[in-house]
Amino acid sequence: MSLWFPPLQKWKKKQGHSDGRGHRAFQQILDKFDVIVSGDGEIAVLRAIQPDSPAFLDGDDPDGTFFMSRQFYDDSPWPARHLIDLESYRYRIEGHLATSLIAQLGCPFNCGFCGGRNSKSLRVIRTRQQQSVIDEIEMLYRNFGYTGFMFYDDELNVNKGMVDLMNGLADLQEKLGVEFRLRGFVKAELFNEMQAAAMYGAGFRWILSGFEGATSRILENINKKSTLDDNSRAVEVAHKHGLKIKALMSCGHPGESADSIEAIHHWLVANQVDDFDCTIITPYPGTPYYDLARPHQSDHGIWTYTAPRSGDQLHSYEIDYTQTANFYKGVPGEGYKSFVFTNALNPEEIVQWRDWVENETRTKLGIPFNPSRSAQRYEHSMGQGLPASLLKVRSRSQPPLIPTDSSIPDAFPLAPSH
Ligand code: B12
Ligand code: SF4
Repeated sequence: MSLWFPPLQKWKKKQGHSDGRGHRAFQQILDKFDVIVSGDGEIAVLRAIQPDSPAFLDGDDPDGTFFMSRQFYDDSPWPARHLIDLESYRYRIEGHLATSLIAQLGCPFNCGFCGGRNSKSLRVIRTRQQQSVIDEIEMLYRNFGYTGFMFYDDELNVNKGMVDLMNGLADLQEKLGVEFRLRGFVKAELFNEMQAAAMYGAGFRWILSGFEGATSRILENINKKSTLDDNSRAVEVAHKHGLKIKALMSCGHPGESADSIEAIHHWLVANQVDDFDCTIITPYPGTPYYDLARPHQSDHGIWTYTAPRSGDQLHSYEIDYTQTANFYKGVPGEGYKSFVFTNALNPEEIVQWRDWVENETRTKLGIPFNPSRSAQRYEHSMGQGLPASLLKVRSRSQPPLIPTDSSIPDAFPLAPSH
């Protein structure tokens, strides 16, 4: 079990404040597990499995023994994919059989809804040698036949070496005489023409970007750092270089109003995005919206986060995450639930406005509803919603429970907003 909140130092500080939200969430996990590792698990797991392991191991402290140095990360072997049932992940990128990999860890930004913003293990950028990434991809092609690759780096272009990596991947394809299709996330204000051209050359045809909001005030409340102009320019640059763009939008931010959600629709249409999703924020432990919220002045069980500059507020219900799960749902009218509200919108209104954006924008832009719906019955990427039959242990000699044909259409990963 791993967690990113609160890092040990913060936890210690909170010892005296047992009513603190993070402290209580932490205590809840502590009570349920024998050993908890915060942050990096690669080294800590070896200690955690020893009978005399302390109940808490801090893999989130860069000065501690369990934090992976960049060198350690770089020297680490590739994931032992042969030990997992890779074929049960039926993921395709534009028809290419695909798997996922990570070329770089960490994102130094501080968006209010994003997890692990107080955790070094999720903030410190740790890169791998480009050649290691290229070699890993070559191995995945030669040994497993993959030609599709999903990069789960938080934001590919926070790394200045990204363009070189893309060029190296283009060279690899030339050497192998094969075409790859790649997919990953970019940060809008850092995205430029050189990156776009190199990404196209490496096999990207789609990129995903977490634009999130469509008014300057909401972007500032999120602490997104990109401006509306940056976001529009990123779409333009992508289109200029033949890249389609999936806009990851979200609502339920501090100060959210009917106008700010409506603005999402107008921005998506004005910029002619190729696809989008629009989710409602759930403040998880480890996000600034959660960790920095204070108890509501009058209503028990409600927490309020206040955006530092504008003073706009976001209220959220106290949720027991061991009991309640709020998963990605992109289909209007199918039970989307909001656990947040603002001074202008109650939770139901946020849901209604979100559904409105989804409906109106898809209609206006002619984008069909989420094509990955057929994958929701057996959610192969998240392991959620498994039918009882799948939960039984099956021997390797039994036929696979998942049909191996390619009837499942291309799906975007059900990715959290970035
Ligand atoms: C890929 C990914 C997904 C994929 C997962 C696909 C898959 N088949 O695995 C998808 C898109 C499905 C997904 C969904 C969600 N995700 Co996600 N996801 C990620 C992402 C980008 C990479 C995770 C990863 O694989 N890392 C590589 C592995 C090697 O590292 P790791 O998971 O961090 O594990 C390390 C440690 O945690 C620890 N560790 C992990 N397991 C164990 C076990 C033991 C025994 C030990 C000792 C240690 C240990 O050691 C590992 C190596 O250091 C992270 C962002 C990030 N930068 O990590 C977000 C992230 C984990 N996701 C997040 C969220 C919120 C979600 C969703 C809840 C979104 C939503 N609202 O629906 C869902 C929940 C899904 C679920 N059922 O849990 C948040 C978590 C926030 C938090 N709690 O702090 C993250 C951190 C993104 C963010 N910054 O907000 N996600
Ligand atoms: S949403 Fe993206 S840019 Fe913002 S902190 Fe998270 S990973 Fe970084």
